[in-house]
Amino acid sequence: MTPAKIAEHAQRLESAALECRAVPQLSAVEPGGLSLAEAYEVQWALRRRRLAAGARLTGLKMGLTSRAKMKQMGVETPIYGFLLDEYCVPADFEVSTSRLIHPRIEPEIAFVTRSSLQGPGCTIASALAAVDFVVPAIEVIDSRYRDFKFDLPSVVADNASSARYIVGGCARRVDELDLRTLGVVVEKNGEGVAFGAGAAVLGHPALSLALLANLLAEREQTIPAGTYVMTGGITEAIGAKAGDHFAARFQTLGSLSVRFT
Ligand code: OOG
Ligand code: MG
Repeated sequence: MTPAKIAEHAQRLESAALECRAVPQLSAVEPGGLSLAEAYEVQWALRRRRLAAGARLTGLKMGLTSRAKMKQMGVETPIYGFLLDEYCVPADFEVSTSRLIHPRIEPEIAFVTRSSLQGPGCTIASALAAVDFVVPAIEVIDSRYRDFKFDLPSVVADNASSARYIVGGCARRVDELDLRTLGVVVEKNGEGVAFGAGAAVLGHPALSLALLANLLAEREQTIPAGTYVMTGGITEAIGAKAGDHFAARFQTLGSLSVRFT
């Protein structure tokens, strides 16, 4: 795919997000489809566009790292994306559905790194050694594609459906926790709707961090010290409408809540 084509796709996805407009998935508008490598080229071009427009990079994310998410989306390969300051919402604040297309929420475990992490060959152990602390998160995803339907290259190009993320709760040292058995309950309008534990994420959320480092190594990129990394939805994502209130209650890490207006 030519650099001009990559730029054109990045611009199309950026406009779809800014104008809250669903578009056909990328593989449907690109004759012959596109490879995973080309899809990441589009994502990186999208990142450069947002940064050039004044947005700040605030972290990285992994997606499609749990069975529940893979099954829900019909895509079985973990992917990464980037996070911007314009996505970040403090806990107990509101998210306006008028700026989104068809939002869904998912509970996630996030890390902040203390040292840089470089693949290939990162493992759970090397990832854990690079972690400073663990925090809970709610991610609000919002595919720019019609009906929230996509294949692997299309969702990669669309920055893994990133839209908002809610920060808050308690920060804990990683050696104080067993991340595999760390439980979470998601409540929608006061009723429990999804339940899970850290092991849902690739058997251990630190493996998601290791995988991110290994995927970035393919582009000679590292995860710098001090990076916020969301490791992927523990449960399936839950649809959100104006008026909905969500709480994610994490064992040991506290609760986060968000209201959609
Ligand atoms: C892709 C993004 C997945 C996660 O945590 O699994 C993701 C999607 O499901 O739209 O953020
Ligand atoms: Mg997510």
